[in-house]
Amino acid sequence: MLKKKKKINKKLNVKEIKYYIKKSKDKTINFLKRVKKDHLIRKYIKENILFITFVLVGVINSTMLRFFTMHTWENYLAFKPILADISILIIVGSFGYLFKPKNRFIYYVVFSIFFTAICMINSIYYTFYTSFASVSMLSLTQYIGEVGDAVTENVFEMKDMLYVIGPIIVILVGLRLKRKGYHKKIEIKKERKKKALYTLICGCVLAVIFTITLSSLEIGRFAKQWNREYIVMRFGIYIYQFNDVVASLQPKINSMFGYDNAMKTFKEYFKDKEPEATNEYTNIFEGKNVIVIHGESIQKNALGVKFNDQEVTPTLNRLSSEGMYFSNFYSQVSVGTSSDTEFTYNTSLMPAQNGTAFVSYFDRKYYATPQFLKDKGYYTFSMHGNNADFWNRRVMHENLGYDKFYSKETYKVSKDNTIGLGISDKSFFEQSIEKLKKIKEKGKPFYGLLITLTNHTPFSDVEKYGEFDVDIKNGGLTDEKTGEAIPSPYMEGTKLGNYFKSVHYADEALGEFIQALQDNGLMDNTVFILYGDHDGRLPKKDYNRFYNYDAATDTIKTEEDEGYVLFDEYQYELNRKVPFIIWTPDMKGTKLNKEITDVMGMYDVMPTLGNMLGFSNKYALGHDIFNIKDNNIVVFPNGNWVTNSLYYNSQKGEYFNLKEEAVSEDYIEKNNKYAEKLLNVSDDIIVFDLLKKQKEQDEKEFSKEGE
Ligand code: GP9
Ligand code: MN
Repeated sequence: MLKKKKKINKKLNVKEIKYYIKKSKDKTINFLKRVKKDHLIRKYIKENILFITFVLVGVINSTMLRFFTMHTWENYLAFKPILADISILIIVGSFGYLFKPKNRFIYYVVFSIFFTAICMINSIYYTFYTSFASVSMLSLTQYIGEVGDAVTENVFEMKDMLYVIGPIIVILVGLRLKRKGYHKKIEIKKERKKKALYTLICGCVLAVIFTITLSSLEIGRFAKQWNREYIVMRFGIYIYQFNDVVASLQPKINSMFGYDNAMKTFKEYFKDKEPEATNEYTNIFEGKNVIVIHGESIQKNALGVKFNDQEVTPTLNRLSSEGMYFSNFYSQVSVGTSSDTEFTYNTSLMPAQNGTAFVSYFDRKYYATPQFLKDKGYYTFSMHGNNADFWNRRVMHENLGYDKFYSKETYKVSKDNTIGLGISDKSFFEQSIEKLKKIKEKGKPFYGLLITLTNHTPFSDVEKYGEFDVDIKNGGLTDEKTGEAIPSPYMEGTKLGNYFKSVHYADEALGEFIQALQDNGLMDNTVFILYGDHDGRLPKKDYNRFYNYDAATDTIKTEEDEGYVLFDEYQYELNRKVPFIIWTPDMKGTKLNKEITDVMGMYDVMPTLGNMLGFSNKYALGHDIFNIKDNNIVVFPNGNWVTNSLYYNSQKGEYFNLKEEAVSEDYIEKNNKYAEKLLNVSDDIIVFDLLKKQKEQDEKEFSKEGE
């Protein structure tokens, strides 16, 4: 009986369904006929012109942003971000209908300005960091403020103003409507609600269509958020920014909830990690004093460059040829630039994925080089002629194990000894020598970090750098009137040209400092180390000029010309190398006087130096370069990585082959997984304070064993 009943029901259902399909088909056809007959589209546009303008302006601005930032066909032809932007704008715009016509105008103007601000900020930010902005940077605005000149001079471009046109159009449309009496129009609440609901449904349908088109890879990367270009290219800038807000709150939420998982992965990661083997460099510098120079924006490519037979960096050239020179070395900075390098150099961890380790995670436990040496009886210190709170160094240097931070308060800084951001390198070094003499008198081995400042973007205090021409004196140009030879301008007046002048100054200051160290006996039993903290963030077009300048005609060669040097995005990335040098006055000609060409990252410094100075950090993410050699991989915070064989761009899923050999898919897959795991473990260590938790667990176990 029951069975029969079911059957009847089923029959009825099919009939019903057929009926409804037919009914809705007829309805749609009738609706479309009506649309055509009554000019409904035209009518809709007319009645909703303000809303439509709001949506269009938002889409045009976001598309413009993508076009100005990511120059790939994949991006130019991308449809998904447009769909995502439209759905977001329609959803946000739908709520405008809840307001009475006279207030609706204000709603759309406010949100139009809001969305435009997102585009503008990201446009400016991208020029500076080649990445998209994060609200986690808000806590760092005080530092951006201080390098404000650098940002405006170096970064602000005319195109960033184009976005403003959008809200102006929304305002103009609104004012026109006002003149036509639109704001006086009476719309009852019910009608307004209906309009808002229909529009909202429309936006949601588009959002669902967009979601259906997403692949699992896209969803995975969206959840992780660090591959910013990739996300903007697929999800559009608005969803990216919304996700960023959520992701920025995540450290706090995560540290409350995801701990167990993070701890488990952390333990697994380090369980199988072999301790670094000893090698011919083990303990070679044990007990020696160490002076480390943090060379602001010193890029490797400046070494060896000459203008009119004058070397840009005679000091660095000498140090690199007499000492141990790591010539394939990269910094691994994220938004925390200088501070990220200090963090990675000292801890062998990667920069934080949200915010910066120095500012957002200063209270976590880290195993750091100064602390290891302090434990070995060293006096450890850092010196920097800038404000101690910049990058939160005052707090973080103490955490890393520096006994003392000699900051701006301990230096004499006046107008006369200021260049660019602050105290000139020459004055900084001169005053540091006096401090170093006193430190030596303490009779303890010492380890000190000196952070330079002059060679900081925008490199515009040119007249203070001293004479150094970056033109070509006898390039073949002649004065049209007199026929006399005149210099070809070459890099004069360009940012890169000014950079070379600035580096030349920094190099000269360094030369004087080394001389003073030697004159004062401070290089006795001392190892001198120098790293460039990150590249100078110089324009690609200047490099194109640098490599392709034709002095005889004062023109730039193009692809068709003989001797043209291609300088594309990959060359740019590879060119961001910085120098890393270990030097002592007596190294020349010994087995330590060599160039290491294997690829190496800032996170490899701690294991490499630690081996030489007699300590090791079990939780280092990098490797002793003399153990890993040709097998090394340098992972960047955005997921890109480089090996001796290739540079991989994880945002685009493309690579640049550095060797003639073919590269297998497996190789890329394996390294991608490695990079992803490393980035996650590093961030978990920082966010969940795992080194502290692990130490507590170890101590507990140890005391139990003792019972
Ligand atoms: C500021 C200096 C510069 O004290 O270290 O920092 P940066 O702007 O390069 O991160
Ligand atoms: Mn820096």
